[in-house]
Amino acid sequence: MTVERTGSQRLFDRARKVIPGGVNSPVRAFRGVGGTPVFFKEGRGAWLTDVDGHRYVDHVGSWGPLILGHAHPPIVEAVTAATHAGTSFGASHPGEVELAELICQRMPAVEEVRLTSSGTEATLAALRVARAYTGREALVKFEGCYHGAGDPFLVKAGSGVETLGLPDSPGVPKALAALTLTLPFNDLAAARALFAQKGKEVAAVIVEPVVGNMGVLVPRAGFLEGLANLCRENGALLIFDEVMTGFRLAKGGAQELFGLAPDLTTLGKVIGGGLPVGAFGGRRSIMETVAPAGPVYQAGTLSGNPLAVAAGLACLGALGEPGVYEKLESISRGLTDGLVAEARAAGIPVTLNRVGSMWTLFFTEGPVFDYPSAKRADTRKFGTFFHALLDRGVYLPPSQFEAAFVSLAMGEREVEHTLAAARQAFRAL
Ligand code: KE4
Repeated sequence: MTVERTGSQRLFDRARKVIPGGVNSPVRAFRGVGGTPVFFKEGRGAWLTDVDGHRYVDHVGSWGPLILGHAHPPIVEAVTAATHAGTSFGASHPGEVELAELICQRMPAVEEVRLTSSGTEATLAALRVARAYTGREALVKFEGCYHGAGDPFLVKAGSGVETLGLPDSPGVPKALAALTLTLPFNDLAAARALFAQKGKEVAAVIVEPVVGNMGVLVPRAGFLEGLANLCRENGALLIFDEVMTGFRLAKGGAQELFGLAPDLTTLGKVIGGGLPVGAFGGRRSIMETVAPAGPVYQAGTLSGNPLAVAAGLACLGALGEPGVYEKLESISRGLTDGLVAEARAAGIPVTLNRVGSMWTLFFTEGPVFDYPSAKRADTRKFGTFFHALLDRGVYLPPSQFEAAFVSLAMGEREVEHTLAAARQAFRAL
C-alpha cells in the first residue's frame, strides 16, 4: 500500500532549488529512512495533516516541544494575545521575569537563568560560562549525544549528524575540536580514567541525562551520580543538557527524576511550547559571571521574546496541573508495551528503550545502552517500518537515532490507531 504525496513531492522539488537539501534542519530530510519528506499544513492535538490531506498520529511533536499537542488552545490564546500587544520590544517585559521565576521554582538547582532563542545558543553559552568560571578549556561529552549545532559539540554527535553518517562536521577547526574529549555513554570506568589523566584540564562535562539523540539511551544506575562526583572532585562543572528532557520527564525535569543537582542546566523545546526558546541556568555564583552582571558575554535580539515566553508560560502552566505526568506515563506505557507485543507476535527482534514520554524502538536484539549497541540497529528495517507506518497514518521520527515523544493530546484512539498500523507494518518486514 503506497500513498501518493504529490503535493509534498512538488514542494520538495521547489525547496531543493532554494534551500540546502530542501530543508531548514537536516533531520527533516528523511535521509535516515529514504523517500521524500512530508510537508505538513496543519497540526491539531495529536494529529498532523499533510499538504495532500493525509492525516497522521504525530509521534515527533516537533522533536519534543509539543508535549501538549498541536495548537493547544491555551497556547494559541496566549500567543494571539501577546501578538496583539506587540511581537517584540528588544527591552524587558513582565513575561520573561515570570518564566525565569517558574523555571527556577521547578528546578531548584537553577538559581538564575538566561533565555535564548534556541537550545544551540543555550549550550554554547553554558560552555563559555563553564570555561570562564573554571579557567579551563577542555569539554567532555559522550559519543552519540547531541547538544545542538555549535562547533564544540559537533564531535561524535548524535541526531542529524549521526543520521547523515557525518563523522563530525567539516568547518569545525581542528584546534577547537581537540578541546572536546568524548567518552562512551554509560561507561563510568572510562570517565574515571579520563579524569585521572586530565581531570584538572576539564572545564565541564555535558550530558543528556537521558539520551534522546542516539535514540533513547537510559543512564545505568550510578552513572550520572558518578559523573557528578568526578566533576566535584576535579573542579569541573556538570552541565545537564535538558533541552529535550526538561519539564518532560518530570515537573522538575530529569534532575528531579534522578535527584541530582547539576552545576548548569540547558533547556529548550517544552519551555517554548513550540516557539523558539532556549535557556541556560544554574548556581547563582556561576551565573553571576554572565554579562552584564559579570564579564562573560552572551546576548540575543529576540531572547525572551514576548510571544515565545507567552507560549512557554502557557505550556509550563498546563504542566503544573496535578496528574499530568501520571497521565503521560500511562499513555506512554500502554503505547510502548503494545508495540513490543506486536513486534514479538510478528517475530521481529526489537529493543524498546523508554523513560517517561520519550521512547525509541531499536531494530536489534539489544540491550541498547550506548553508541556501539545503538549502531547495531538495522536501519534498513527501521526505514521499511517507518514508511509502512507512514502509509497507515502514523508519523514516527524519520531516523532510527531519534526519540519519539508522547503528548498529552494522545488517547486510546491514537494508541489503538498506532498499534493497528504497527501490527500490519511488522508483518510487512
Ligand atoms: P536547538 O538548537 O535545535 O533548539 O536545540 C539543540 C539541542 C540541544 N540539546 C539537545 C539534547 C537536543 O536534543 C537539541 C535538539 N534536538 C534535535 C532533535 N534530536 C532537534 C531537531 C533538529 O535538529 O531539527
